[in-house]
Amino acid sequence: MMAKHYEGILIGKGLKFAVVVSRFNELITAKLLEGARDALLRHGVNEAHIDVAWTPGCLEIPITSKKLAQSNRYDAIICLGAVIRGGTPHSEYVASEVNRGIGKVSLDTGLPVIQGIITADTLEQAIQRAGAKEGNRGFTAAANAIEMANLLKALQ
Ligand code: INI
Repeated sequence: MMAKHYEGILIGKGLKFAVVVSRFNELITAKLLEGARDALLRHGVNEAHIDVAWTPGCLEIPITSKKLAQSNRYDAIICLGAVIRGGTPHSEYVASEVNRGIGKVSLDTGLPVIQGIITADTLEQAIQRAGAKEGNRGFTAAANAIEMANLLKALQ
């Protein structure tokens, strides 16, 4: 007997998303938001089914995504931010708190809450991951959100 495999398809038609994006390092996060919107729209998500919430920094992303997840209005939440180590002594703390928080919200609410936070050593490295040499982390986070929303639906 063949094992049954479940997969999330990359078709966003009919799905609803909230994007939580941090203003801190807005130069980078605005590009992540562009990448995420691009991925959602080109995978068939309706423009009217994308809501965006801005937070002051990454640390405020988990509570904001929790509020959105609890509204039951979305199939997945996409979290976008940039933590740049250079010159910020507590950046390691910020990065690990955000990751832990996002994971907790996802498990607590049962909704895919996708981590699209860049952790970079330098601004240059962050730019490379926000639409230059290394692609756009916002785009991949949005594609992962579509896949996970569909996977969880398939498993229901
Ligand atoms: N917020 C970020 O989004 N990225 C950072 O790199 C960062 N650093 O390194 O300080 C950062 N700090 C602000 C933090 O997220 C909160 O907004 C602030 O501490 C107020 O709670």
